[in-house]
Amino acid sequence: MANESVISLDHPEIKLDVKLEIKSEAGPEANPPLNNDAYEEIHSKSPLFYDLYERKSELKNQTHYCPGCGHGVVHKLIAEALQELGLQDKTIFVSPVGCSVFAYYYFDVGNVQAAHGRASATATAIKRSCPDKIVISYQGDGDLAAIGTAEIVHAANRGEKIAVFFVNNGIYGMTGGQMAPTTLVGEKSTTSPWGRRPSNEGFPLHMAELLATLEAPAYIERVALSDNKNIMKTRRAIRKALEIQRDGAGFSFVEILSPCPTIWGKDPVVARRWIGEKMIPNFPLNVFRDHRPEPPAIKENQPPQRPVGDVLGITPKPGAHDTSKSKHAHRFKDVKIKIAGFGGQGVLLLGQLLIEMGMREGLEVSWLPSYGPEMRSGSAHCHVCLSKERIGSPLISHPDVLVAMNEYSLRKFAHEVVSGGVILYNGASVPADFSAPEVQVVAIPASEIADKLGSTKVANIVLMGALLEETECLAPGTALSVLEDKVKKLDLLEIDRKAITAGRLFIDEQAHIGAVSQPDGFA
Ligand SMILES: Cc1ncc(C[n+]2csc(CCOP(=O)(O)OP(=O)(O)O)c2C)c(N)n1
Ligand code: SF4
Repeated sequence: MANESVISLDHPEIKLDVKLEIKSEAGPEANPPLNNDAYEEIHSKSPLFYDLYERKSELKNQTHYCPGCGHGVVHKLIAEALQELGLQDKTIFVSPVGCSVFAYYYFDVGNVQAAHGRASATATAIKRSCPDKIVISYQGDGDLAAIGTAEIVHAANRGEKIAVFFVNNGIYGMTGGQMAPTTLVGEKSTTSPWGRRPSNEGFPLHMAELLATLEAPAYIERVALSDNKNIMKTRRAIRKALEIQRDGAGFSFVEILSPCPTIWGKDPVVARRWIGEKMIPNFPLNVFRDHRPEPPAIKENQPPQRPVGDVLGITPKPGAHDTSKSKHAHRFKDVKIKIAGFGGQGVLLLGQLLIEMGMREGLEVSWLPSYGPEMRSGSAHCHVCLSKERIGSPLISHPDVLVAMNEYSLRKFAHEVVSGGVILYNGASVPADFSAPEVQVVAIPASEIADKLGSTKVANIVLMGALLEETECLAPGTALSVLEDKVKKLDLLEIDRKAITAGRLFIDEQAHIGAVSQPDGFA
């Protein structure tokens, strides 16, 4: 049975009738509704994947990868291996920048997304902080072999106990087909339109061979997604890399030659075949390393097994003000403080003193300074977090307290302060045209007070005193003991003591507006 219809295309340059024939073996009554029970499921999704791809509402049941893309196959193999080895709950997956940037939308494991090229460095940090976790660094060839060359070489050279899955499709997929370090000689790309020429672009980088020159790696293999047999070998290699990490043996690297049908301009079947015909002869499949490194024969110096406080010399001296058992009541869950001013005003130092105090009072602390030219005669700022719980990020977007050591910082950062928060401003009065309706602004002539005390340098300490009095976040006694340990010049220490007191007194006696109470009890 066939139905016909004609579509007329009418345009000044094109006049065309297109005949459409819709063929069907039987009438519509012969198309019963789909009965899912009638089908045997032979391809299933690993339960290690999330049920839906939540990023795009219209694509929730599929991945964002192009048809025939190797990333999907590698994802599946990793998911199945983790599932089979029972490692789902222990795994932290570091996704790169590249087409696989959204891997964390698929894998139902711990996920971190690294900056471009930094996945193996990020994985290093995670593995060192959480040695019992299975840490995967998943990277493309642009990510790993171009911008991230240094990170992968040094991670491998240190023998970090991570598993690196290196998806080599010989091109930058995500950005539209620029030449990668692995692009074959003669291959055209948007940045090598006449084909890769060794005289101009160098030769393809063979990462597996390059890393195999190092002593530390435990396992290095190159595999391919060219056909089913090789996909099965890839499955075994991925599983082995994960087993090696599970057993604590060392650095594993699996390079996977993978199709990118879209950028290669080939259909998925041809693309897979092309791996076998063109890529494998240039990137031979091989196990380049499969041994667990022997511990070095030389006797290594061992770091001292002493408490960190002792090593850094920050454990309070006997007889000094005992702050280790601070009685100070922290009436907050966390306090986020931003300190800003000119370089040279002691902005960063004030932040360091606060975190030192926080540590001595048993709090979790973080300090994030601004860097670069800002530190010298430009503007400088730092973020300080004092918390009763572990701190997720040292970056503070909305501080509870802004210490603005100059007018520029007041105007620049006031809008970031949370509603009900406090601004401590180094000035005799708040500028006439400045307003921050939902925030308590206290003007303190800290520089002037410091000058009168004998050193303009201690303006930051005057503000510290004001901060302690206004927020009661830390005990003034802790501040004194930190200063006693840090300030070596006795005359300056004396001025610092007075500066703290002056800042506190100023809040108590001269500030016209009192402290605001916030829901978490932070005053
Ligand atoms: C610092 C930085 N430089 C450049 C880019 C642009 N960029 C995004 S992905 C990418 C390369 C991706 O290629 P590859 O790692 O081979 O992954 P694929 O997309 O092929 O899977 C580049 C250069 C970026 N995002 N960040
Ligand atoms: S561009 Fe290439 S690597 Fe990226 S999703 Fe498409 S096929 Fe995969």
